[in-house]
Amino acid sequence: MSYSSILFAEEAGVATITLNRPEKLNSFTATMHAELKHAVKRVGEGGTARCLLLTGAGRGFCAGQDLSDRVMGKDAAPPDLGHTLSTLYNPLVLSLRALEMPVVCAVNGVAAGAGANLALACDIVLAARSASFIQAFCKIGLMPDCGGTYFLPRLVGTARAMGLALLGDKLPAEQAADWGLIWKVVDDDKLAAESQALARHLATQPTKGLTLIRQALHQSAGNTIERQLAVEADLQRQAGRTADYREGVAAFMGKRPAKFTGS
Ligand code: T3D
Repeated sequence: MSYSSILFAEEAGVATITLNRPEKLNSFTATMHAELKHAVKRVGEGGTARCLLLTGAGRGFCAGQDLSDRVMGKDAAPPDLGHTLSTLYNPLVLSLRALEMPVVCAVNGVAAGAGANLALACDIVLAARSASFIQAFCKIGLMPDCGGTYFLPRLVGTARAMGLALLGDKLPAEQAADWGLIWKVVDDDKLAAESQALARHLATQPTKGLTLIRQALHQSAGNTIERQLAVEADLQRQAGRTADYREGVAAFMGKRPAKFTGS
């Protein structure tokens, strides 16, 4: 499949997907959804990638749904947005979460609506100092989707989640980092290099172990302490059987750097 709305590259163990409709702030169209679906599947199933990096081209990261696809005539029936969530946005979020590798997001500019929540679905979010996050849904009569009502309260607490979702104010990147919504803010001119370096580092690490870490943290939110301890025992059992665990211990005991293969 050739892509028109995204860019795809794979190098040094890192698959990079760049949302690429910069003139419309990389807002989502059906084409972009189809291409993203294809690219994420390709990363998970095929190549040599051990980390996915998601970013945007131009001055925005992603402005959510392309609203020019949602203009309604006066007498037209409303679109079934539940259907677009069920068939497009929800599978996208779940496909990122299901990847067996870490997912880094480099938010290069404004992230609004589903674009903001797409970033929050990733494991480590870096943002350019000039970037911002906007739960823009309330401004057009919608509610946060793309996982927003799941991620926001868990990341920043109910009070801040409510304020962000009900007011739709622009949250500058630095405040997003202060509030724990994202991992880190980086100077604009360093974002691309720093996010690539981080992704390349992750791609050299024990991929199976990292996958088990993200699985455990994903499950944690809905679990009791008893259940989560059981999850840890189960996943640690799997970690203990990996070649990378064997290598990690041998490297530590041998006082040498570990060479992880991701297996
Ligand atoms: O529909 C479903 O399937 C349900 C799912 C919904 C998910 C959603 O994401 S709903 C929320 C949709 N997104 C928004 O409501 C955000 C709309 N955009 C904005 O509020 C602003 O553009 C920003 C705050 C993000 C940035 O503002 P600013 O001033 O920096 O840029 P701008 O001038 O508004 O935008 C630049 C261009 O991008 C402009 O095009 P033009 O006039 O130069 O030809 C603008 O129309 C276009 N653009 C920005 N966002 C969208 C968009 N075009 C279509 N859809 C957009 N979402």
